[in-house]
Amino acid sequence: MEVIYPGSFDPITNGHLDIIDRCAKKFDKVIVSILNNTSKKTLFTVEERKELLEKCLEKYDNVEVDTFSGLLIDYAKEKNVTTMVRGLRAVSDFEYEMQMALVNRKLYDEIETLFMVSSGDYAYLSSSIVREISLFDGDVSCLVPEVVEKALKEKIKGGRK
Ligand code: COD
Repeated sequence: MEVIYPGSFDPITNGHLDIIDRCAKKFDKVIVSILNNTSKKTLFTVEERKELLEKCLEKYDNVEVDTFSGLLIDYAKEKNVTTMVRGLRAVSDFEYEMQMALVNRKLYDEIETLFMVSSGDYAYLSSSIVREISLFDGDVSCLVPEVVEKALKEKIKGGRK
């Protein structure tokens, strides 16, 4: 079975990687799809996010990194994939995720959303927390891969020039 794991990945964290690793073991192919939303301000450009994801995921033969814009269901149709995976960290994720899954299925009744529960170690982790810690020069080495930590330092140093 082929699945799409969609997200903003701004930037990818160890929490995302844990979900991808578990998906790669369960499914034949995982397409990690980065939303390219030009109206939403992101720390990393879509090209930078894609490059970081590719570096972090190069060891997997069955994981592909891609970008999409517009509606997720239109992208899923284009890819001919009818299953999405989303991560659930806490009850607070549930309402938004449930709404998204229901709307997506209303718009395209073949779409199924599978939820994967976060590993306990990463249940508190989000890209926004990582961005915030980095902005205040905090240590994110246990939250993101090394390549992302370096990219965050460069980006934040660059922004302060
Ligand atoms: N542990 C487990 N899971 C995690 C963790 C963690 N520590 N951190 C994040 N995750 C999960 C999230 O719950 C999510 O499932 C996934 O990883 C990606 O997370 P983010 O934060 O990078 O991405 P989101 O949630 O901002 O992505 C939202 C989309 C881009 C998928 C969504 O906005 C979208 O589909 N937009 C396109 C327009 C559309 O079709 N909208 C739907 C109509 S309602």
